[in-house]
Amino acid sequence: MAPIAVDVVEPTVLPHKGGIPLGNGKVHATGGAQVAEGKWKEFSFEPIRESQVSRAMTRRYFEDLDTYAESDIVIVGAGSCGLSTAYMLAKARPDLKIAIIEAGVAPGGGAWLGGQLFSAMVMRKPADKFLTDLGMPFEDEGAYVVVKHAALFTSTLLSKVLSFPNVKLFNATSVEDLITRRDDSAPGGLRVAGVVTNWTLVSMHHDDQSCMDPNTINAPVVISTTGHDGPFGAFSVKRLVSMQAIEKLGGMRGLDMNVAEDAIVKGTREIVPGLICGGMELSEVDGANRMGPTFGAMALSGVKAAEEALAVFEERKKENAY
Ligand code: 48N
Repeated sequence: MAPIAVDVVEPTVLPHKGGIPLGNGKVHATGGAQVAEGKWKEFSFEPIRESQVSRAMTRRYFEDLDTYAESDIVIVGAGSCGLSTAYMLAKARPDLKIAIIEAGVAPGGGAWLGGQLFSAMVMRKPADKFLTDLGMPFEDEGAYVVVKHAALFTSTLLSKVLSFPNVKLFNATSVEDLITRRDDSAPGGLRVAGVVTNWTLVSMHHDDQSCMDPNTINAPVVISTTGHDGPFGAFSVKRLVSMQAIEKLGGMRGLDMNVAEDAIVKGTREIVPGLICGGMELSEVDGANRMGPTFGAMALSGVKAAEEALAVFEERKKENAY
């Protein structure tokens, strides 16, 4: 099936004043190409003092830490499910403060490649509707669609999420515990009321460096999408077991695409009061099958997680108990 065409923006062309030769006797001399107008010898950046760079970064980062110390929703893990959740939430509720905590320097989790390091990303319908919402070109193969490179999906989704003014991504930052409140009405006797964070490099060295206490973010709703079990995976559900808020993990089962994807999307839910679990982390709770190299369930689990989160958020805000 032919790929859906996307608009190619023709570069504007100005009379020759330097610029990028277009190969037809004309030059592309707007925007970046206009920088030197061919006179690279005279080119120079505006002057700066190093402290200006330092202050520009630190002032903004610490303002963000202050702003998001009280967040409305925290998403743990910026993989395909966490980013899809953030996209749906930020679009629906520009009034909410949404913090995304991502352990890696590079967000995106396992969605930079398809299966076995191949490039193409497969999504089964109806996940194509999410891609269309995102403005993502794909090849339509009938029951499924193919994005030509997984990195195109993830970078597009990431750029849209980061463009929302009510979203802040704290990457290279790990959630290393959960903030909880006693709640005798809850099955495990507790409710989640935020997250405990630290620089990931610090979290990795608690065994060989003492007294590196964490930071915190309060929030009535936490959405955990930390992926299936692995060095960093399934963090929140493993922590809920260790604090006896849930009895045990079901453990991810073998690969079965048709069973796995429906189970993950349908199972995305609040697993203890205040904590919603989605994406492959959920397979560890429910003992769901894995689906392997098809990503529609990650996107649509994000859609469902967003819906669940907004329902829980309204309830929590009413109780003001977090
Ligand atoms: O991509 P992942 O691992 O997780 P999901 O659920 O968004 O997407 C899963 C998907 O990539 C698959 O596994 C595919 C469909 N394959 C399935 C199969 O059968 O093999 O993203 C999780 C993110 C990562 O970026 C981690 O770095 C991050 O969560 N993370 C954390 N971030 C902050 N604090 C933590 N404690 C933490 N743990 C993990």
